[in-house]
Amino acid sequence: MNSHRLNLNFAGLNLKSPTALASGILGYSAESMQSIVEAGAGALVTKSVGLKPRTGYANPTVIQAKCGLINAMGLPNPGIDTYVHEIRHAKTILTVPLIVSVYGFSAEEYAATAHKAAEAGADAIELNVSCPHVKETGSEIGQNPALLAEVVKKVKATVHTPVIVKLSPNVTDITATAEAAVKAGADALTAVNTIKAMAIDAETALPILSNKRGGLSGPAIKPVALRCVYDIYEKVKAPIMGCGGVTTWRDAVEFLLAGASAVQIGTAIALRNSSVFEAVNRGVSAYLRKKGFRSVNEIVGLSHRS
Ligand code: RRO
Repeated sequence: MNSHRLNLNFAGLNLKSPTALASGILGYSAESMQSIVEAGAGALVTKSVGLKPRTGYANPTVIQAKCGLINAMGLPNPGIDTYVHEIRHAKTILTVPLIVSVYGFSAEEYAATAHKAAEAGADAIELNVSCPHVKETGSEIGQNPALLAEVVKKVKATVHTPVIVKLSPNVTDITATAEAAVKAGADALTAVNTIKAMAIDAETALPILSNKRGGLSGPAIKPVALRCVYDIYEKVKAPIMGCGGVTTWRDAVEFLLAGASAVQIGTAIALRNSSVFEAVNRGVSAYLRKKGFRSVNEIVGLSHRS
C-alpha cells in the first residue's frame, strides 16, 4: 500500500508505513524478512543475536494461551559472526530499514555484537535488554538503570547507527528505565518486550514450558503495553515503537494516540498471518483520512491533550 499519509521518520529511519516486524518472529533469514516487506512492513527487526551461537531451550518453547503466546525460546541464534552474512544478503534485497536486535552478557558483548551488525549494514540497532527469562542478560540488565546506562553508553560509543532500546514491562516504573536509557544516549525506545508468565498442565501437574517460566505476548498484553507507552511519552522525549498485542488497525491507532511513532507486530503474524501488516496499514490510512489528518505524525501522543 502506497499512501503518503503513512510515511514517517523514526529516529532518522525512513519508514513507508508505521508497522514494523517485531523481533523474534520470522526475523532469521533475508528471504523470510523480504516476505514481510512485501506484506507491507515499514521496517524489520531481526531475532536477537549475540556474540556466540546459542541453541536455546529444549521443547516445548512456545504455548498458546487464551489471548496470546507464552514463549521461552532461550535466545537461539547463530552468533553474530555467522549472522553478518545474512545481514549483508538482506541488505542487497530489502527495501526498508533493517534493525538488528542485539543482546549480550556484558556491556562489552553488547557493543562488540552491535559493532559487527552495524559494519555488516544494519540501519539501526535494537538493544534487547528485556528478555524476561535468560539469566545475566535481557531484563536482568534492563531492569537495572545503572547497568542499562552502561550498556547504552558503550554501544553508542561504538556504532554510528541509531540505537533503540527495547524495554521490559516487568518493572515497577517503566519511566525510570526509559529515562536512564535516553539519558545514556538512546535515540529511541521500543515498549515493550513480553510479560513474565507461565502455564501448568493440570493432568501432569507440571509446568508446560521446559524453562518453566516464559514471556507472554499478544492481545493479552496490549492494555499493559499501551499504558507503558502512555507513561513513557508523558515523561521522556524520545520516539517510541509501540509493541505488544497489535493485531488490528485500531490497536495501532491507539498506540499512536498513546505516544508511539510507529508500532511493531509479532504475535499477530503467528496467530494469523502476515496479511496483518496490509490490514493495519489500510485501516490506519483510512482513519487518518476520515479524521482529516495528513500524516501519522499528527496523531502521535494526541490522547495526552487535556
Ligand atoms: O528468545 C527468547 O526466549 C525471547 C527473547 Br530473546 C525475548 O526478548 N523475549 C521473549 O519473550 N523471548
